[in-house]
Order: sequence, then C-alpha cells, then structure tokens
Amino acid sequence: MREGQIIEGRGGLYTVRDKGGEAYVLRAKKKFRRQKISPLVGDLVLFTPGELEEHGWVEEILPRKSQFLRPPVANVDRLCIVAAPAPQPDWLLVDKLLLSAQRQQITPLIVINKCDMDEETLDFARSTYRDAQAQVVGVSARDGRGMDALAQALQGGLCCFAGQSGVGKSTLLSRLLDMDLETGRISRRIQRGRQTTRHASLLEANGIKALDTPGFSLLEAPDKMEPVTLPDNYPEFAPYLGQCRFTPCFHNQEPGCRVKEAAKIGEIDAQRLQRYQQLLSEVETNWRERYD
Ligand SMILES: Nc1nc2c(ncn2[C@@H]2O[C@H](COP(=O)(O)OP(=O)(O)O)[C@@H](O)[C@H]2O)c(=O)[nH]1
Ligand SMILES: [Mg+2]
Ligand SMILES: [Zn+2]
Repeated sequence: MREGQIIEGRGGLYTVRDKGGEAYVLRAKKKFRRQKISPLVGDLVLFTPGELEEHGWVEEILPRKSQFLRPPVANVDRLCIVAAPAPQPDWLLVDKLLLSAQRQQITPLIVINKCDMDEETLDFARSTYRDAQAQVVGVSARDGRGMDALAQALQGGLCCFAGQSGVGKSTLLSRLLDMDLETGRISRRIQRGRQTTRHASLLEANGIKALDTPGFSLLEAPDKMEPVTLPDNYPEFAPYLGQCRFTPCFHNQEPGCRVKEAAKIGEIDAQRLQRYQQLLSEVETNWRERYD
C-alpha cells in the first residue's frame, strides 16, 4: 500500500496525491461507511492505486490531528483568520475562529489584509490580541506589503483561511500560490444565479499547502463545547485564575469577579471580555441543546 493525502473529494471519488506529487483517483472501501467515517480533504491515507482504467481504493485513514465538519477538512495545522478595514471587522467572528483553532491545537494567525486602505485596523488588532497570545500580521494583497513575511510564516504544514466574505481570502491565496482562484468578481456572478457546487480542495505551491474552501467563513467543530471550559481558551484571564469569589466563575453575572474587575480598570481588553460573554451564552445554548 502507498501513502498519500486527499486533495479533493467529490461524488464518492477521492483524489489522492503521494509524496512524489503523483495524483490518483480512488474510491473509499465500504468498511468506512459501516464505521460511519467519511474520508476528508486533508486526510492522510493508505491506498492501492487502480490498474489500467480502474480506479483504486482508499484502504486506511491515518489518525487525524484536527477535524472540522464545515468545511469538512482534516489535519489543518495553521488557521489564518483574515480581517480587513473593509468590510467592517467582525471581531466576534475572529474570537470564534481563535477558539476553534485553540480547541484543536491549531496555530492561529490573525491576518489583517488591505493595509493599503488604513493601518488603524492592524493597530487595533495588535492591541486587542496581544494578551490573547495570538500572532497578528498586516498585509496587502493589493500592494504586496507583508506578503513575503506571510508566505514565510506559512511554510510547511497545512493552512486554512477563514473570515468574513470580502476580506480578501481568495485574493491572498491566489497571490501566495500564484494561482488564479475565484475572487470577489466571480463570486458576485454566482450570487446572481449561477449555481455551482462548492468543494474544498488542497492546493500546493511555493512551499505552501493550503485549503481553498470557498463560501466558508466559520469552522464548525464536530462536537459541542462544555461552557465551563470556555475561559480556559482566554490566556488574558489566566493571571486572575482562582481570584474570583466563586469557583468555577464564568466571569459573567457573578459578583466578586476578578476578571470583570480587571476589564474595568483596563488590565483586560473590555470589548474582548464583552464578546467572551456573548460567546458564552451561545456555547451555553448549544450545550443545552446538545442531544437534540
Ligand atoms: N484595497 C484592497 N482590496 C483588496 C485586497 N485584497 C483583496 N481586495 C479586494 O477585496 C474584494 C474581495 O476579495 P476576495 O478575495 O474575493 O475576498 P473573499 O470573499 O474573502 O475571498 C475584491 O474586490 C478584491 O479585489 C487588498 O489588499 N487591498
Ligand atoms: Mg473567496
Ligand atoms: Zn470571574
């Protein structure tokens, strides 16, 4: 058997590329369906190539380092969370994406694109996420600033781009990989009615391996999160651990909360705490409805 990585999957056919760069079209063995496992783009697999005109078989899926439901992808090593001066940044979405990355031990990178428009968004992101221990880089896919540093940061490992529509994910990816990917111009035409099925695919060029996942802004995890674990994902809360009156403290409605106090006196970013509380109520609702 040979080893390779799934770079595309559609209609029950999987394209797998081996280390030498050769691509094979395969079907998944029936046992995966019995085990309720579907091969995902990004999966490392063992396979037998087909002979002559026959397709081959995906025989084994190697253990996954990370996995998402939507988009259905596996083994992402780095998540690029893209925001820009326009459209107006949705920092709650940035926080949610940071959380998905942390939960799966994926290294996040906050990429502020369109720095040709203004630098204030970049400064804002730097100060907001400094204590969250997330790296922030500023780039412009248009004038090229910061692009070499970004390309450098993405060498090796599999990266995935996420963020609001219109922030420039496709443009960035096209530039990084020297490929002509679907950007805003074409997307608008699709909105006017042309229906296309949108699949994730794994692209590789210039030492960068990236997932092109058109149409996805958020990464949906395969499981629901227990609310009490949410604060663990906020490094800025860590210095106050054990200093709240209640244990556990959700840093929400409780009196004598040291974290809320820290936000009040400016030791913690107050807006980040506010978004945390918003996120907490979403996590609580999902947790209550976890058996539905
Ligand atoms: N000013 C400026 N515009 C950009 C930049 N990068 C992308 N855009 C534009 O932003 C729009 C949306 O880009 P697109 O890549 O389709 O965004 P996506 O929805 O995140 O994939 C397009 O009109 C791009 O030309 C940039 O660095 N600066
Ligand atoms: Mg796009
Ligand atoms: Zn508290």
